[in-house]
Amino acid sequence: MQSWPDITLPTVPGAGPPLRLYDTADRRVRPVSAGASATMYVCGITPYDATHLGHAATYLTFDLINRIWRDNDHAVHYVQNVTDVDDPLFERAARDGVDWRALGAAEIDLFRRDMTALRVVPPRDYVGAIETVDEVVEFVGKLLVSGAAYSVEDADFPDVYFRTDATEQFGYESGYDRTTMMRLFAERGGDPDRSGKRDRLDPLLWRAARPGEPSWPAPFGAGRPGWHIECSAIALNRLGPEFDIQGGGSDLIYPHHEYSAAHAESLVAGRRFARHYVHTGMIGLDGEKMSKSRGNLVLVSALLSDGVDPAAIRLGLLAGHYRQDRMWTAGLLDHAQRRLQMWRDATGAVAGPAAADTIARVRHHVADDLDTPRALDAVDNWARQTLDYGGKDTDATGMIATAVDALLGIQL
Ligand code: 5CA
Ligand code: ZN
Repeated sequence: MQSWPDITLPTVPGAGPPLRLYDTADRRVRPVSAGASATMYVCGITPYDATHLGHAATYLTFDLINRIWRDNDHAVHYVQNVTDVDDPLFERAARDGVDWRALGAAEIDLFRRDMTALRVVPPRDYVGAIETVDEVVEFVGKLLVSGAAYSVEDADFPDVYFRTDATEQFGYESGYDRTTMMRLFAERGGDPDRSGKRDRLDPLLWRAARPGEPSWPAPFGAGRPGWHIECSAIALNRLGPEFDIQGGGSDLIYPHHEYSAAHAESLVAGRRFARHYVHTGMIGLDGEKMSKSRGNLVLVSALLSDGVDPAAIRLGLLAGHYRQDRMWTAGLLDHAQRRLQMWRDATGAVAGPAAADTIARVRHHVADDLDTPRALDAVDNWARQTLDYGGKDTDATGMIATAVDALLGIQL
């Protein structure tokens, strides 16, 4: 489907160190081993409600990776999905008396507008589940042939499931024990009590058609895709096995990313689905995780229509470290707005101290597992010095503005 408009990133003189990131599977920070073409898959929205600051924080994190890669001269192949056929869409559409496809299309449009305002570099492939059902059908067919999948014995609804024991390395991505998996599986869309499964943790690959639900034909019975196979198929078919980064919020570590990996790895044995699994912390409000079900959302679109500068939203979210669960507060936005003003005042000044050292610091901190709090401090220091500066005219102010735009996505 259509992505949002591309952004031309200005070139910043010099180069930064190679990117190092925390890998959830290895539980440590290590270099990202991207080649000339760097590849990334990030789990996209389920479009039944508007983009909130939690989503924004997650996509801004992967946008930084994209920007650092480009600054280091990698060609980036970035893929993002849209879960445009799933239960939450049907439930919300029924509640509001609208068509679920129209609801999805409207929310995807709003998401594109929010991402454009936040200056997020768009994915090269922005892919909906609906437009890739044939890829899922082919994938599930292969898993059935290999024995990694089975249909439950149910004449009415022969749903297809994946065998959790299909790969030897299952569980390496989250590292969770079975008790934790059981709890999270039930909490995050799994169906441990479905009769006919071999293992309570086996995840759904293909949901046989139910009355009133959309369905597509398949050799193993009409139905619709399960959730994890959607991302597995979209990523594998566009990036191949062992792409560089699989990303999303920490709520996707298990079951979603564990099974997306296992589905693909059962087809291409001996190769990891992704080289790095990168997860962002959860953004909350008033002490609670921000989520649609809790109803404590701060919407990007609402802030924008209140006249909040999108660059301030970006600065507010980047002020914390991406792996940290953190709260959005009025104070955080206020601080970001003051910081933005200080940066604008400084780059608007006629002269400032040389920029190269500050740019090197920003590059160094961002490449170090996206240490944005330190990167923003480095710009603060430069801005304070500039505002007190009595030296001769330099081109520093323009260079800082360019670097802050290219590397951090902040337009001054
Ligand atoms: N469509 C699936 C992924 S395939 C999905 O999780 N959709 S979502 O709309 O619920 O979330 C979209 C992205 O935002 C996911 O990467 C999710 O991990 C992330 N996310 C959701 N809530 C938060 C939050 N409160 N803080 C940070 N990231 C969040
Ligand atoms: Zn996903």
